[in-house]
Amino acid sequence: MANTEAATGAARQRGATNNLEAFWMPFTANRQFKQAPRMLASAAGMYYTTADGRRILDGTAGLWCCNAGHARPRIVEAIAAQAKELDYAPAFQMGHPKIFELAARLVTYMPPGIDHVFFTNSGSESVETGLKIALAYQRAIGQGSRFRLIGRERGYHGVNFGGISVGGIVNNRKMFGTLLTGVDHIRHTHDPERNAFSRGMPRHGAEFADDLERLVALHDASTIAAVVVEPVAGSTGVLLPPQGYLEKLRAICDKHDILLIFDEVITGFGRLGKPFAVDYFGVTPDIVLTAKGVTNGVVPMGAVFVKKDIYEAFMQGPEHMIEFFHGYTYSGNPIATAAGLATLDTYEEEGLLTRAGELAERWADGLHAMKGLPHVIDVRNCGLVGAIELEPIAGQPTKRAFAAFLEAYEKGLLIRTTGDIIALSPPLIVEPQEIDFLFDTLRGILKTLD
Ligand code: PXG
Ligand code: PLP
Repeated sequence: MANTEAATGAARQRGATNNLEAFWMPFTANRQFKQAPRMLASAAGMYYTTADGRRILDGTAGLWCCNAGHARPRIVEAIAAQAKELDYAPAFQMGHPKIFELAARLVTYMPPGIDHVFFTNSGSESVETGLKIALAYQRAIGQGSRFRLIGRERGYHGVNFGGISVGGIVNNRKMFGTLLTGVDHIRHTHDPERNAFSRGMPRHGAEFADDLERLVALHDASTIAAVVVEPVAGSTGVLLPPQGYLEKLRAICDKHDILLIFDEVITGFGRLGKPFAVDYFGVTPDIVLTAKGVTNGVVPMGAVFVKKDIYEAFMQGPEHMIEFFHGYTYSGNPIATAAGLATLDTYEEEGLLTRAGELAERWADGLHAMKGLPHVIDVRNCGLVGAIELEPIAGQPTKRAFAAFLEAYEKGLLIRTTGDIIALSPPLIVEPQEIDFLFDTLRGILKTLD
């Protein structure tokens, strides 16, 4: 018996380390990875530890989600306690007290008027939920002819069908057929000729918002339900809104009674130096999509915020009837809820939702000092977000930035690359000397990059 157990244990160990084949990894070059795996074994605070025992500074907050850093005690304890107390509660026609508490707390972060929240389990699900709310709302108020959804070129809105339809990243769309019908896109705002190396928001390009008027002229406003944009486009490589652009988009939506949806999956929960991009830019959309930082990335959860009149438009008809035929098995999952409450406690106690603002100058200094290094063609910054765009190797796009990523990992730093853009987004607990380490390391790498 003991022998069998030992043998099983040994097999498990071997399996854990040797059999990499079964797992089809997401958004990863599987064959390349499995030849030279990069395994993370543990994490605490600002650092990962690799399976071979090296300490890696987390320059990306996981995937833009661990805003309070790793293994934060309050969150860890809350999850453990919740698992013992109430592990799961049916999400439909039943409730549990903490999810109501989390909703009530979350809406206090939103501008006045945005006061209801629908729970999902990821950014992708938040996107689907927000788009469905927009369409159903238009029907509910007698505007059923408004069936069109407008996204933006280079937008990332997750990977489900609605999200890739309004999204604008070609590799995420081209393999998947016709997608949603009735979708169109406004142009992206990237304009390196006029705006390269801007510190903060670029000066030129508010007029790109007028592209929405072009689509109104083409389709007529009476067919358009909603426009969805990321206030700061993250996944495509950090594209910042030109000064005045979001205000203009809001004004055009108002003029034509089109709903404006902000996808704050990355910008939410302190990334820009204010709790949300709605605060940072002072522009209030009708629907705000979030995920990631709501639970510090520790347990999957997303949250879709809506204006009061949107919620109220659904609360019609007989009271025994379900008002919105939508929801997930894990909407408001108790363990995610406990993680969410403890995450908000941590953010509040440590002032993390505004800390990026305090560090933003030093961050921008470090980033913009990369100008002039070989192959660097643009640098962009906002809050604790940064991008360094490299000139691609002729005929081999993505290779140069990926080489920097591999080199950084060897030197104890985790960065993200998308195309030939290096994207940086450390946990909001980052210390100034860690910012210095990050940029010193990167400078060393960029100096010697082929
Ligand atoms: N909307 C936006 C704006 C996002 O950034 C999603 C939706 C989808 O969220 P989920 O939880 O379904 O992944 C995202 C996610 C990167 C990177 O490195 C960005 C995301 C995810 C993974 C990597 O840029 N954004
Ligand atoms: N597929 C089947 C067969 C299901 O029964 C369900 C949920 O009950 C789903 C998909 C959706 O799963 P989820 O609610 O976790 O998104």
